Amino acid sequence: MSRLSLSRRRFLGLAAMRTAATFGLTTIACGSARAADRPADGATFSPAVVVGTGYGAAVTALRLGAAGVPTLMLEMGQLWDKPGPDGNVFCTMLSPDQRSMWFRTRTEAPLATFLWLDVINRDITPYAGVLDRVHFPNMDVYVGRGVGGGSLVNGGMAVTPLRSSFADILPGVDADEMYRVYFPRANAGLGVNDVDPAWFETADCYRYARVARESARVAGYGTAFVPNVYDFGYMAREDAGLVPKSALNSEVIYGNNHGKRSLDRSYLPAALGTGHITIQTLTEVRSIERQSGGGYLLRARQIDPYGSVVADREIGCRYLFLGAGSLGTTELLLRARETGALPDLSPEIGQRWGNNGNIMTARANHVWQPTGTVQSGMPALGIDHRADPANPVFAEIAPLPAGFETWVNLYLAITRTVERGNFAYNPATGRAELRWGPEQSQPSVASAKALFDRINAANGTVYRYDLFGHNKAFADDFCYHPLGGVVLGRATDGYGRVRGYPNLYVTDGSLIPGWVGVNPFVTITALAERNIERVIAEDVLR
Ligand code: FAE
Repeated sequence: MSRLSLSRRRFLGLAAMRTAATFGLTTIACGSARAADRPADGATFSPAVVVGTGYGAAVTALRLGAAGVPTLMLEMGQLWDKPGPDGNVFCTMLSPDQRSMWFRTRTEAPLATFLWLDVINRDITPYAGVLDRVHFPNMDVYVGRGVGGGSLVNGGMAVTPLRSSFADILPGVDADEMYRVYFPRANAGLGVNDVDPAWFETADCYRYARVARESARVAGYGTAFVPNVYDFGYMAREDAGLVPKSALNSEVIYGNNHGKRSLDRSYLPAALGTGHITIQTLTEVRSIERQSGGGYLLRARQIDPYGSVVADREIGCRYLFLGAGSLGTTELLLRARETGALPDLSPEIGQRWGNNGNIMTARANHVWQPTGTVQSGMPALGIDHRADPANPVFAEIAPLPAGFETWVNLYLAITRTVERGNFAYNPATGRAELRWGPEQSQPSVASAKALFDRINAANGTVYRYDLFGHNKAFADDFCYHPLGGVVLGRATDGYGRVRGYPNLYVTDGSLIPGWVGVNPFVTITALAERNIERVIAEDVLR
């Protein structure tokens, strides 16, 4: 694909999204695209179906579309491209409304309280909002809902893992090829960029990161800049007051109105622009079964943004790609196996799930170390202690964009952990339930504590106990990085082909066995690029 044609495709795709948003359409396609036909029996047929629109799904759709394969993407969330009554597509973290969360009556932000006061969460109307917090005993999981999946709500940190970590977790994948071909391809497709170090040193919005860097230095720890998909050039213009603010307006977990190259600004418009992709929004796939003549039949439910059922649909396809994320894909396959719809699925489905060792913590700095009243929502620096074989930790310096001075440093520590959970199917609810014991988070807490105890001791500072609820200094009961459940080379072959079922593929974070040591979306994207190239060549175009 030439550079020119890629940008033209992206332009066409963005126009298609804008049109769909303007007219409130739940079907998004470019011009003549017709991924799905509706034969006389009422069921829809599409040669290929991709479930979800997150990282793995978006890569898969782009490559299928570029190969000329008509493809239907089914996404349970909505398209986020239409301004609300306040003129913005997304709400801010400081005044969340119904757009913030997926069918909740009250927001459920990662920080529960401030100074033990219930001032962070708000009552909201149940609505198809952009962030979901999926509850399991001892471990909640944050995920994005909408066209673009997690890319809509995440911190944009785009980190290629250490080669040693990658080779360790996926020894069956050719690491040479990944680092030569697919990681660079993923970084280019995602639009990853680096902060200008000179600007970083002077920008008020990164004072919090510089303060945290100094505290780490005093304790003998180094830091590293973290690449991001947020346009740092745009952020500098925000800082200069030249453009509308987003990262500098407390926007992250409920979406960014500007500046961020989320998937609905990168891979997905490029996919739509091939003219072979259709995205159907507010449509949740509920079951998968085999069709007698080969291929798969999906049953899906379409809702309106307030949750009323619009239609139940049946969709047939020849090739089925699951990109519903670690939770979504695992649940679809577990349900299919346990209800007997796909009885020969591997016992490995639902196994080897992990939280990427996620632990949040916060420190109180001294009064002479203010962290700033305006903090960029996009982290740009991490304490890089990955080289320590005994206790490797990569701790992102996260913002606490309260809009007033807090003297707090907040961190997301990614610790190394071998703890894994698994999913069990509950026939009464039809849901996949995560089994994760509270003790399974404790090795990660111990790792994070070792690092931050040393920082506190060296600086004469203390933990904050007022932020995560239950007087906890370490948030060990939720995560942002769910990984695993349908692990590559175990539940699938080495390219994501689901064992036992031809033309059924997994393409998302469920392929990664529970840990990758850094924020995962670059790895998910690169792996999807690798796998779909092989699948198109060997299965689809053969
Ligand atoms: P994902 O992006 O989760 O997409 C799955 C999609 O499938 C979603 O749009 C779902 O709505 C949809 N879906 C699920 N079930 C169904 C169904 N049955 N029918 C139809 N649609 C369905 O999957 N990672 C980083 O690398 N850097 C960061 O800075 C970072 N920060 C994060 C911050 C937050 C608040 C969160 C929640 C996550 C963060 N992550 C970050 C994690 C990252 O977003 C996540 O690993 C990827 O989004 C996972 O990509 P997948 O393709 O697996």
